[in-house]
Amino acid sequence: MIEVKWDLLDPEIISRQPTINIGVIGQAGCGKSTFMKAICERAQLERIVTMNLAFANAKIYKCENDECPPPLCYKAYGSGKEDSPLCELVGFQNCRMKLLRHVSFVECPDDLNILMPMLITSVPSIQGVLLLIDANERFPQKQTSDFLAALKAVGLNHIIILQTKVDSIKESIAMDRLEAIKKFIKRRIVGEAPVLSVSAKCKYNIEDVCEYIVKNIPLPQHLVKRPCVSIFRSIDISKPAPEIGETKGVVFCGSLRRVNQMIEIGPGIVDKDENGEIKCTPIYSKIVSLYSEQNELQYAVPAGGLIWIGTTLDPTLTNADSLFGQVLGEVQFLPRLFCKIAVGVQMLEERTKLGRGEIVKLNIHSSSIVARVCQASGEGGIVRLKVKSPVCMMQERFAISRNVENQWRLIAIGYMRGGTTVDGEKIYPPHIRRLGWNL
Ligand SMILES: Nc1nc2c(ncn2[C@@H]2O[C@H](COP(=O)(O)OP(=O)(O)OP(=O)(O)O)[C@@H](O)[C@H]2O)c(=O)[nH]1
Ligand SMILES: [Mg+2]
Repeated sequence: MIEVKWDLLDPEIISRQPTINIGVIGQAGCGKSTFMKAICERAQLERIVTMNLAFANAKIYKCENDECPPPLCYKAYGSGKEDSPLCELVGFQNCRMKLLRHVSFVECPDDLNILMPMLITSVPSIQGVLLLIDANERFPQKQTSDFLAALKAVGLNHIIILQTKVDSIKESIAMDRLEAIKKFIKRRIVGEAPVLSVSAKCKYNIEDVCEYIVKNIPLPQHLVKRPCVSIFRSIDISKPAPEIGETKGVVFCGSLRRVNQMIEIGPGIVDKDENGEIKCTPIYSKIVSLYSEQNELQYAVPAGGLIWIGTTLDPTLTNADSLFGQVLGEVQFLPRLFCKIAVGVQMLEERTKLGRGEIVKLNIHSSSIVARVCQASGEGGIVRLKVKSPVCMMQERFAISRNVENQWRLIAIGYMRGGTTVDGEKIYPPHIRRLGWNL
């Protein structure tokens, strides 16, 4: 894959598409959705029910007059806002504002058993996190420690803490709790994480959050030119009786594609041949439209937000979200399809390991796949897994869960080290070949 430098502040790009993803995390009911709706000026969020995620985009501006006082010189609007609106602050209403960021906020699940695997596979594309704490709840809460531990474990360091719903409690109580949160955070986080009070209902302090996002959360680095994208959702938008020549559309979510580009989707149609061997037939199509929320794009950079990709695919292929979890990319540039994988395993609890024959669940990008441990070695925690259905390995790191009392519990982080492709090719580095396994 070729690494290219995109200018993620290029006005032409951020005018239409987010170039940074920020996770919104917090316990159930702490105000995540309401905060996102307030900062993104949305009545509804875009929900990916299968993954328990919700998305919304916001543009963050700063007044171009240096005398306009912070934080009020910052302002967030919805994704459709013009590029240089007038400042709304009294005394500066003749001044233009400059677009500094176009952010995609991602509301994450509050259940750690779902959140952690999601973070493990998504962290390369999430640059920072807003951690919300409900001002109505006594502090400290166990969940806050758990969330902080989870963020540390996955290496998410750019965190902004928000005490939410401060309009609903007495100011003195809100101040005391804010101090308690600040002390607690200082002990738990190496370095400083900003702690702010907000009210989404009253739109209080949203400007402060905007300033901290611009100053504290860096834009993504290391974007690759030919990335593949995970399909989060596939739907049929064709009318019941399309007229001749009308495009039948199927919409996906992902990144970096351009209109008129030919695409390939893998594993595609998975079937068994006459000998009972698994057979994968990739699906080919063409992009006819790209959207980021309501903004139509000619091309999408591999950096932020959900991108809706309209294609010429036969809509029957996408029934019941059936392409969810598959990988979409440029023709002939999809990652290899594996049926067995060799994995470096980092167990999350000491003195535990994976046993031969054990059934585990892997979360790899948007897909979750069941696998069986077919070989395990004491050396460096390498295991070999046979996946139940072929997997298109587009990233190195993924989550491994074990079934405990009928619930999948995250137990390890897996790192792809090699494997056997569906065509029978064995791609293993020397240190795995030396284990003497029957590969
Ligand atoms: N007073 C007040 N209430 C708020 C504020 N933000 C959210 N709420 C209320 O808190 C409740 C939960 O808000 P949500 O935004 O749905 O919280 P959530 O974290 O998205 O909830 P889940 O997605 O179910 O985990 C709702 O009844 C909101 O009206 C706020 O700033 N002030
Ligand atoms: Mg919510």
